[in-house]
Parts: sequence; C-alpha cells; structure tokens
Amino acid sequence: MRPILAVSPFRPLGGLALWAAIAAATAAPTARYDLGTGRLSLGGLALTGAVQPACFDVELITHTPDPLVVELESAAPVACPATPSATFDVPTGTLQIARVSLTGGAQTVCYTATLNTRSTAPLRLALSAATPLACNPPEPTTRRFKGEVWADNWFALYLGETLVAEDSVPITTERSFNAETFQFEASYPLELNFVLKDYKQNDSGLEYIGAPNQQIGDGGMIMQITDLQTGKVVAVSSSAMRCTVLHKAPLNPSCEKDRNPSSTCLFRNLPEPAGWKSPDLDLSGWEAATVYSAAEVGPKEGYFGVTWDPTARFIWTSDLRLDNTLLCKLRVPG
Ligand SMILES: [Ca+2]
Ligand SMILES: [Ca+2]
Repeated sequence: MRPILAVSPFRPLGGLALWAAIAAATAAPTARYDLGTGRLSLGGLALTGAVQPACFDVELITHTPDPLVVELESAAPVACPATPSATFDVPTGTLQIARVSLTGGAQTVCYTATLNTRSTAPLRLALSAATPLACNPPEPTTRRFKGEVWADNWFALYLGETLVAEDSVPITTERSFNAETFQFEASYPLELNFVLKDYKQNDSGLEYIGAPNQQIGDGGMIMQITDLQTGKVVAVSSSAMRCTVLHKAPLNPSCEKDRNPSSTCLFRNLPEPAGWKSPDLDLSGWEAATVYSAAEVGPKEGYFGVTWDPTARFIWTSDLRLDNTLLCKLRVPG
C-alpha cells in the first residue's frame, strides 16, 4: 500500500485555533503512520508563519484511503525543539513531514511527505507528495549526568567500554573511605559497568596482617546517577544490579588469625570475563546484588556528605567479607 495518492485542492486554514491544533513538535523528530490502525502520529510538528511559533504533538486518524485523508484526533502543546520533524506553514496551509515511517506492513518504509489542507472542520489533510527515504533511526540525544559513589574501598565505573570515573584513593590504601562526585555526557540507554574492590593486603584476603587487628575486611557500595536535564535520579545501587565475583578470599576463614596467613589462607581469583562490559552479555550466571543495611556496611567518611536518594541501597555480592573483587552491571533504559 502506498501512502500517497493524489494532489488535493489546496485550502489554507482559517482560524488560529485550527493552526494551533495542527501545528506541533517534540524533541524526538519521528512521525509514524501505522497501516494497521490508520494513525498518523507527529511527535513534533511546528507551526510556522504565525506571529509566535507554537508546537504540538499531534495524532491524526485516517478517514479514507484514496486519496489519503486524515483527520486531527488530538493535539497536545509541547516545547518547541530546535529542529522540528514536521512543520505546518500557516499562510500556505502546507504540512511538511521530514520523516514519516510507515509501519504495520511487511516492512517499515520511510518517506518525506507534504500534505495540504482540504477542509477545516474537522481538519482534514490530503497527502500530495511523498519521497522514499532510508529508515535511519534518529540521533540519540546526549545528556549530562552526575554520578555519586561511595565504595568500601574502591570502584571504577565504565559507561559501556569507556571509563567514566575511578575512586581517587588507590586500592592499595588500607583505610580508604571517600565518596566521589563526577559528571559525564551520555545518551540513553546507560550501560553502567562497575568494578568494585574491597581492600585486601594480598591474596589472603586479610588486612592489618601481623597487627593485633589482623582481620578479614568487608566491602560495600552505594551509588546514584542523576540526569541533570531533569534533575531526577535515574539509577541507584539496588538488587536490580547483576554482579559476579572475581576475587574471593579467604576460602578458609579459619585462617584469619594465623601467624602466617599469606601461606595458609586460600583464595580464588578469576580474570574479567571477555566482553563483560557488553550490553549483550549473558547474565544468567551472574547473581542479583545483595542489599545490606547501613549497620552491616558501616559507612564512613564521604558517605555522609551526599544526599542519597531513598531508593539507593548498599549492595555487594552475597558475602560482604569474603568477596573482594566484583563486577556489577546495571542498564538504565531512560
Ligand atoms: Ca574482604
Ligand atoms: Ca573494606
């Protein structure tokens, strides 16, 4: 089925209310015509030629297939984007759609389209021209985000494969408790990939070796990501994160007070799985992050300087003490 059909008599619109009803535009420049339902959705139509530009999201419904006549079903005012996907020129009564995708057929087809007004009550449009286009998806919109992370003892955050932030205190520091606040540019979806490390003096998994307080240290992490365009927290640490353990020690916790724990404590240390930062990674072998209370983690310096969203929780894998190096992933659809 071709979307277009005949050149229809041109007839400009009369009243401001009607132009306003049809003029429209949104930030995502995509118009869609669904063959199955006959709906033409203009996610961004700008009114031009008026004293003041006005923008709307518009929904039109097909009336007859030949020539294609559509009627305005709804129109909602929206903010005017810099480059609207569709424009309605008030003096000429011409509706131009930069890109309309035809769905509901065997395959999606895209066109640029021009429609002329046919009648005013209810508003009807007849498609007078359409040019096939490649169906390229719209460019993702880049936004600015703020990240806040408190880790016992160290973290690195990758956005996909790209390092975004790293704990400023090296993991070789025995007592390192600090929060990091940082900003980064990204577009949804966000693929958050964390490396988390609890401090250990060596592969024994112990800290303060040889001192009276020689012990098995524990971990913990809390984080939140804020979309600075909306001011909303869009990601937090929770059981929605999926994690896997790379370094675990001691496997025999009874070695904790041994005089030579570096010899007697057993450990397991796995390499990072190939491609673990990929959004397509099979997470079936990864565990859901375990949520811990503040009392269990015992947050220290840095944690108290951040206003945490109530949904942000302390997480780690299932063993706060023996699991020393983790990888954790979270996808934020946006
Ligand atoms: Ca530990
Ligand atoms: Ca620790």
